[in-house]
Amino acid sequence: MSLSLPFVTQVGFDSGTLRPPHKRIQRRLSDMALMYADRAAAQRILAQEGDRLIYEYQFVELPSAEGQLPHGSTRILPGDIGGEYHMTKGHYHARREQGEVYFGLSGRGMLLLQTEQGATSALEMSAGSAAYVPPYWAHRTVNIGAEDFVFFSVWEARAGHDYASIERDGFRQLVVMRDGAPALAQNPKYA
Ligand code: PAN
Ligand code: ZN
Repeated sequence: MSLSLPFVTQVGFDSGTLRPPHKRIQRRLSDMALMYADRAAAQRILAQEGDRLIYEYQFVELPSAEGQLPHGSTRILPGDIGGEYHMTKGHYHARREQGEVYFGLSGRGMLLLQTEQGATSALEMSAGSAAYVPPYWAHRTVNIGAEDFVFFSVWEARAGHDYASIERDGFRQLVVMRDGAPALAQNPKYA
């Protein structure tokens, strides 16, 4: 056993910025253009507007050892791709038995969850929402507001991120704009 030392990180509720800075990953439209239901709209935006930033996440990297708890923030910019709101890629944990906690810091979001057996869930989040991602549930967050949606998460160091099936099939539920408001739609890939 090696002993870790305690420390504190300041988190910007509106920006998600970590102080002192830690690892930061940005995902642009080109990183996930195939994940939006309207791929033609994604290609049109890439050609006309360029490679927009969809979300970024910053987290405290910790040794991959049992009991270590990496944590950090995610900021999803407002907007949509062909009527589907900006979202994270989403993933299962490679170790399916590992859960996670999300805590809303600012803005309005939707947390989509699903299991490999076909169960689905969609939870609204805002500042102060503590959402529980139980073991075995894939999870994706979506910005359904006009401002940045920012949340904080804590997961187990060995959970691992398995993006493969989501990259191939997406989530069963899509969060789309209907009459200017968010609504759930069925992903035709699962029909
Ligand atoms: C989160 C996510 C973060 C980015 O910290 O990793 O919101 O989403 P993607 O990993 O789906 O791109 C988490 O769930 N960690 O386990
Ligand atoms: Zn996760």
